[in-house]
Amino acid sequence: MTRAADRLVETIRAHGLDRIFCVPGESYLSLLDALHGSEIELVVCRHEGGAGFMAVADARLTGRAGLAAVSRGPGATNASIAVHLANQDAVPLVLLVGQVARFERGRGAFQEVDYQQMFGGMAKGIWEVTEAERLPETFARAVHVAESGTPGPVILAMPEDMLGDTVTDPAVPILPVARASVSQEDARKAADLLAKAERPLLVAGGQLDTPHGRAALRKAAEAHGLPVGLTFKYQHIFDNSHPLYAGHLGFKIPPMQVKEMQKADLIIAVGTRLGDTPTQGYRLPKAPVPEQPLIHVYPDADAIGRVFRTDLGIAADPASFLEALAMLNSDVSETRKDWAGTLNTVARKLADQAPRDWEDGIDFGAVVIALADQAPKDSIVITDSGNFSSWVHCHWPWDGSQTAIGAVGGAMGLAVPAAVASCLRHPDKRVIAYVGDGGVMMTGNELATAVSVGAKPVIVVSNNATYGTIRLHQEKGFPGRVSGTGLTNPDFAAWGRAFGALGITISKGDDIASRIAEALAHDGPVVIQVNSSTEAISAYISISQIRAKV
Ligand SMILES: Cc1ncc(C[n+]2csc(CCOP(=O)(O)OP(=O)(O)O)c2C)c(N)n1
Repeated sequence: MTRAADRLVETIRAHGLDRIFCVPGESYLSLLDALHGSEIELVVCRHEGGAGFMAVADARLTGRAGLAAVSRGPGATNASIAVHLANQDAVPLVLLVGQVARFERGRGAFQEVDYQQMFGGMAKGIWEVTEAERLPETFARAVHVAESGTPGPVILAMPEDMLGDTVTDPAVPILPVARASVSQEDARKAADLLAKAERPLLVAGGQLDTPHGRAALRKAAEAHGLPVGLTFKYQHIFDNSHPLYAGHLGFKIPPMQVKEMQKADLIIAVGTRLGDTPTQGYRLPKAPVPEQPLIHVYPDADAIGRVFRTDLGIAADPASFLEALAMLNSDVSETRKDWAGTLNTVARKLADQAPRDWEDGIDFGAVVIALADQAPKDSIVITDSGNFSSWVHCHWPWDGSQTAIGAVGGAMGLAVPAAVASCLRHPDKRVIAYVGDGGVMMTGNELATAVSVGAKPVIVVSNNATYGTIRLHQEKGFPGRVSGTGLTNPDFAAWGRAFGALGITISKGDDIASRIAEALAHDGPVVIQVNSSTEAISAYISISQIRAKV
């Protein structure tokens, strides 16, 4: 006798997917049973937000749909942060949700939720499977939809009684994703626009975060002397020491850099949806009518021309477009060379923020520099959301080869779960997660998961006793009126030890290099508590400087 749940497990395997992150629930016991002894690894987490974040990070690492399984109502609501993140970050995610039994549906049963309503507007597809024979087919569609076009989240709700029904139909194989290739005509049109431009800017986004994408990016940039701006959290896809590096289009980058980039006379946006952050609040390019011609290349036609009037929209694989563009000849004028040089000088100057001596704690940059000096060059780098990440953007030696994960959608709490998922996917690599004292308390409990699965991340906590990012905004808008942004923290080193990690504290006056050496020598998970300066509120500006300006 084969249950729908057994067939689902076979179908998951047939899709080449091998790992599910979960918090168990009584609403999907048959699936848990079907996974017993199966080839699929079940990673048991401590919060559905953590499980969802791990699935998102896993998808970022594999390029395939991440899988998370959660219980109905409370489990699904906890997991919703990952659904939102997968939507904002264009990451394929399939959330398997247990649902109340079919005879209970619509009666307001225990923990019942209508997922169509709950996730409407966030997920690409939301399906509740009421016929057991349709479960494999619907799962295959869920993976297909999650991975195609603009990747994103899909919800598969499974009534608990349906999972136990007997089925006879076979497992469903993978439904391959169609990739639109670029036509010679479109590549030629792009090259023609480029030939007329003296100050072109190539804005490269997350869809190029593959070996092929990175190689094509470099090839096209070099072939045409194109300065490359990298979208938020994708600073790692192009060598930052390359003369064509034009900067990272992240949050709160100094106005000087944006002003320079706005002088572009052509923007070629490739592999990005041109959202709020990389466009610096819809100013680069300007919405709805850009101040310069715009070429926009993205796999999903629906993402092109929605917000910006686009001179040449190309719905195609971004890496193939850059490959095709690189093949077409271009004369790189002296003006273009000078333009690229100017952008490069500005970007380098801004990244050159030497650590300073602060009275109230460590400059977080000094710790990032010490880790960059000592950690293997191919370490996987995770950044949570918060101002501490500004020092990672400035000081990590991004050479275009490393793997990095951060939340484009700005969700705090990604770091520790993403670090666990990265250790599992790449047990041979060092995984370093940077996180604030705010973010680490949101999902840091997944350190328990790390220990249970033998993951050995290095978690670096910037302990500045404040929700620093918000404090920065507050100081700009309401100087000196600190409200709702202070934090009273535990001893994070002791907290790490309680999970079985090595706990290390670095305070002002300590020998940072030797503490980092101690951390990296440890064969197990590590929590480094950095007692950071609050005054140094970001790599670019201090609280006193903000107050002096206002
Ligand atoms: C889940 C979530 N809640 C709230 C926010 C709003 N937010 C953005 S950054 C931030 C503060 C981050 O503080 P911390 O982790 O301590 O890092 P810091 O900025 O101090 O370096 C907050 C509350 C968010 N982005 N995500």
